[in-house]
Amino acid sequence: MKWESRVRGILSPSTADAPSQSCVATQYRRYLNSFCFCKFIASIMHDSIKSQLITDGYAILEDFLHVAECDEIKAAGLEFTENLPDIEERATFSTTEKTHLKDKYFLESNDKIRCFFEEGAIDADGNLTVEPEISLNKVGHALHLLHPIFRCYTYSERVKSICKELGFIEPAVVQSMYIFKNPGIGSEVVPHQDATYLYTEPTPPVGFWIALEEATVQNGCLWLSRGSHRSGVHRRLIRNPDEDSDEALIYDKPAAVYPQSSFTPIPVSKGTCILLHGNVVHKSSHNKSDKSRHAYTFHVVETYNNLYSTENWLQEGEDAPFCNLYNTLQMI
Ligand SMILES: O=C(O)CCC(=O)C(=O)O
Repeated sequence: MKWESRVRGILSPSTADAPSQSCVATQYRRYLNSFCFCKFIASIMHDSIKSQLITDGYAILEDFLHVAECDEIKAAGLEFTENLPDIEERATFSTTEKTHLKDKYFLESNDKIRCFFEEGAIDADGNLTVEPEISLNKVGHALHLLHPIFRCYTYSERVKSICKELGFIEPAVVQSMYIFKNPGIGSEVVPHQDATYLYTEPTPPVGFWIALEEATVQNGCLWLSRGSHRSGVHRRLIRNPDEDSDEALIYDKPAAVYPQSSFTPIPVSKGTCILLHGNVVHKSSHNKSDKSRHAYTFHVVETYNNLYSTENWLQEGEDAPFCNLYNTLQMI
């Protein structure tokens, strides 16, 4: 096993001798756990990941996952498209009059695995208007707790060691999403900061965004505004204090306008992980290509001496505890 610092990667396992059989996660985990040298490399690389995140607002870890591992996660993602919610549940998404149902479906997804469709993928009655395999925008938000494959990768030694590198004392994964960005239909993600949705103080969250397929400018890779994390949190999405309102969630300010020239596309190879500072402004474009761009992402927050806003849409619950990542087992 070789560990190497790639041009853009910091803590990257060489893929040369990684296993390629099924149940890759478990085998690879044992493999990595037995490899003490990584601790030494981790210590000398410590400043690099952290300082990149502090300087640029992101860090790129090439070869974070082996190709076979990406394929294992992608197979789990595709299974969701074979078991879509039934027609009544799908109808929830279809019209603007059902905003409160849509909000409820979203708000209650903190401790569930729920499917969110692409705009236009279902008609007013909940019938699919496209093939099921390209109908989903994302699945979330408790994959890390409830799904054996996602749990295994989220609570891996690699993730734990990155969190240690970043100086987290009691990190907790609070949400996870499988993002499809399917060919032709995969919609744009408008410029935003993750801290708009997951506000913590004083330490912002960190996102792990893992490309399960090559992400290019054509199929909708991430675009980042380097250094933008230094300008604070520009607006927040909060639970609406007005309980009589139809809107369960509201923004506290209008959307900021970010010039296109402030963004740099970050095309990455399959298996690359992009670490995102919670305040860095990022976006992705509509996938107009004929290739999908699947990704797995989850967000880590510091729970030690750090306030998690009670106004955030996502709250800790009995079935969605903010458990200390360092002590959480990969197996359910
Ligand atoms: O995967 C994407 O296209 C965007 C994801 C993103 O911006 C996010 O999860 O915050």
